[in-house]
Amino acid sequence: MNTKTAELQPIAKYRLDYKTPDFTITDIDLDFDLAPEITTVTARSRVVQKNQQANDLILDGEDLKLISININEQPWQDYQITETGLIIQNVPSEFTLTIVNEIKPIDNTALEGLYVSGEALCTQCEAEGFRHITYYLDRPDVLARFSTRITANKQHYPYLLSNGNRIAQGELADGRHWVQWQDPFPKPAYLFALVAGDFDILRDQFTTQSNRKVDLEIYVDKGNLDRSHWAMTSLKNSMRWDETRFGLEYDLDIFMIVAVDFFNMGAMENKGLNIFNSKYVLAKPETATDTDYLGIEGVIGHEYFHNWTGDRVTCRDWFQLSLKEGLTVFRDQEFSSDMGSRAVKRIDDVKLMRTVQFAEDASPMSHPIRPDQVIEMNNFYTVTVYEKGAEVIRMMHTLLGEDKFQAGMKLYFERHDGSAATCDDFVAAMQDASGIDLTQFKLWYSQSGTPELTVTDSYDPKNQQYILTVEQHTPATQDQAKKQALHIPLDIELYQHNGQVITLQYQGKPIHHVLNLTQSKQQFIFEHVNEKPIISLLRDFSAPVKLTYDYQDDDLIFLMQHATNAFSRYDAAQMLLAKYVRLNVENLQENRELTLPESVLDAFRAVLLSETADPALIAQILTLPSENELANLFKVIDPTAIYQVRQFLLSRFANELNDELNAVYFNNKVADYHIEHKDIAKRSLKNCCLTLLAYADNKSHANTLVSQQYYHANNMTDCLAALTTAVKAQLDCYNELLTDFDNKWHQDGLVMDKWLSLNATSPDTHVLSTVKKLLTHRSFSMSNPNRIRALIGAYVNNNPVAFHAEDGSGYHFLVEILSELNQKNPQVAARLIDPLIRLKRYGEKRQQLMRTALERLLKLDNLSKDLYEKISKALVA
Ligand code: B3K
Ligand code: ZN
Repeated sequence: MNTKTAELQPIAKYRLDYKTPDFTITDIDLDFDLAPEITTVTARSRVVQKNQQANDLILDGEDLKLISININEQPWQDYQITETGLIIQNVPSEFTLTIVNEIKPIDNTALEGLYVSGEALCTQCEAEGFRHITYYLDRPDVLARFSTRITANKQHYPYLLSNGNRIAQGELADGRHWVQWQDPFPKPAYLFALVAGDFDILRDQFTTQSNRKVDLEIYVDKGNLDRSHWAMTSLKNSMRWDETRFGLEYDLDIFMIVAVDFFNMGAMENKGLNIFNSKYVLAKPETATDTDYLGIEGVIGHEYFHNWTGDRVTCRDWFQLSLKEGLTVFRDQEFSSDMGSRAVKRIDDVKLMRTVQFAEDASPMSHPIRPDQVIEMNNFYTVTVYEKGAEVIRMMHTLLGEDKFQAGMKLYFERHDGSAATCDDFVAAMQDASGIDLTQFKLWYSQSGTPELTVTDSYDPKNQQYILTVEQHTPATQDQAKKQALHIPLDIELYQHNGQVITLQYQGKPIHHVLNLTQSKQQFIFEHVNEKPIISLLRDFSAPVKLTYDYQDDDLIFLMQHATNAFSRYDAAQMLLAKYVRLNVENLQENRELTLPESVLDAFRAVLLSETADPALIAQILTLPSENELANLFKVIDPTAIYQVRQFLLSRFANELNDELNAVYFNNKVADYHIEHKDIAKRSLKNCCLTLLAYADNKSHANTLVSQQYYHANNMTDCLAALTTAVKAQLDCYNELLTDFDNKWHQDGLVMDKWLSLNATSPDTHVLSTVKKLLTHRSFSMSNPNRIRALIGAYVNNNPVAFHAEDGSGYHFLVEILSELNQKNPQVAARLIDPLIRLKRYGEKRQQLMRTALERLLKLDNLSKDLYEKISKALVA
């Protein structure tokens, strides 16, 4: 076989090829002799044969230097090293396997396995990182009891951490020391963790509902203790919440969180030892925004909740990833909703679905929440698996109601605690506990794409009947041509023109407000409807679908005021704006004047002046959709037209609502900084007004307001809001403020991420040369994923006008960057490429340029599997 070709075309794995393992490992004792240059790993495993036909033990292992293999304490010569691991031949049916190997943490720039982060050493093993530490059965359905001994220099690494409980420690004569950890819960290797370093520690304690004391420890870089308190508060809130809402209690005597600066994603739920990107731990008012605080609360919750949904019950294979991720996202969403504002949380989550997930489903990477085919697993930690996965869980929650859903959870744990399960197992538990048939519902796990609902209605005054017709259609996606009708919960409400809610009934019986759509076309009749009603559809975004209904402006304006569901009031405003964005993009393309009627502005004015609405909700309604959100309204995206129409709307709002925006701005100032919903809400409304004011014709007023707010702010939320406004509206002060911020914060990477992103998303026509210059800025580093995402990620994802420049300069720049990152950090590279693989959404000229860019990347030497998978899908004719 031509090995070059084999290398160029990595092989896909298929969900349906799952086979139980031939061998399992019940116990493993790991011994790490730790140093950044060379770490020696000794793994002593108890191996048990499961399939009597199997003679050879096939272990996964990559980038390892094998030193020795012993079986039952005797040297073993009968083995073969392969590209992907080790085949140990003719093994007994049960034995102790001892493997010694070496690794080089300092060379590990991919940040997968054991690597160096600043002064510390840490691990990341999900999905398949453990095979970069030692040869192992690196698959989630092999669960072993781990014990870990770590030896290292005491001065450099005073803290040596791993999963479970610390059971012994000691000093060695040569300045080294050791610690022994034992985790009583069997777990797959992806949940293994090790950290060594010097830290400041925030300690606390939590008493569980059954009165057990749990030590809580948060490890941060020296000097950062004052930024760790919110993470601790969030952790304790998460622990309490999981007990009260889900009845789930923590199970070890210690729970540790370590914050590291070099991390490919947000955080990792390793048993008893969560490792976090410092972005999701560190916060104090001067450095972190309200959004950062809420992000920390959400991610701390998410990782903690994984202890049950992920660690205690794990996934049988990686195709089942949504089993733990969709469910845990649903749990963290509910946690955040219970802690703060449910409506605002829902709106944020729906925005993410509509902006990013819908775009993914319309891209070459479209996949069901339970993928069928994977080349590189790391490519499937997606908004589809996570957020759409959470929407699927949420729909089950809607169909079952809280009590039956919790009964389903209980049954799920009764059946699967301590084992590796599948998505089917989860749905079966929900179905068996509730008695509700979920057979058709299960299609959500296997079908990709965004369903489209087309709703029509008629009113029969003579019979006082209202008739609703709903059609569902899921357009073909690249991965799947044929689609079936799904079971879709459609939450509706009917109103009289005076705002009163109409009771839903048919043949004398009440009808539940959540309709069950199961066919491609269905009709619903409502009786005793005295007047032609106004309908609120898809309340709370009851399903992840697109909706088409011929709303008149007046209906939407009515719903903005009267819908009982806060999300629906927001959504009506979105639909109203969407109408005028579509219309004006057309106007622009046909050289007609842009328009926005007074009645629309009046509707938004009424929201702005509402005295009863939550200020945070008002802010959500008054914040115009982002360019990426608007892009999803179009089959073919014209980034410049979208930008121009958005600018037009901003200036119309700013000029017409100027007095009101000013008044609301000043009315919502908060003197002291507290992380409390009512204060966060006020700040968000105040800053939303500031943003809009900057687009008024009178720029000098906004310039003064922005400068004042920037220089007088006592917190990062207000400081950054001012700076963002200055840059986005290109106010006179923007360069001065950017320089001031840089001088003040250049030593703080996390704070500078905000500044880098702002520079990268500036509407300035020279933005690309700015971004290129910033690659050598004192705060930037091509080795730190946070910096890369802040600068390059922001440019390619959130500056569509610049990235899609018609001369192809944005694409060319991304090719250069990816050529460098391909080998260095394939995971980060593969995330950055997303906007480039969506070529089919753009006009012919851009498509051609994007295709050329992708073809250049395909020719790279040693193209990673990660990039190969995405590029090859994008280039399918
Ligand atoms: N489970 C991890 C994600 C691991 C990503 C590996 N590429 C974090 C989380 O979802 O909680
Ligand atoms: Zn997760």
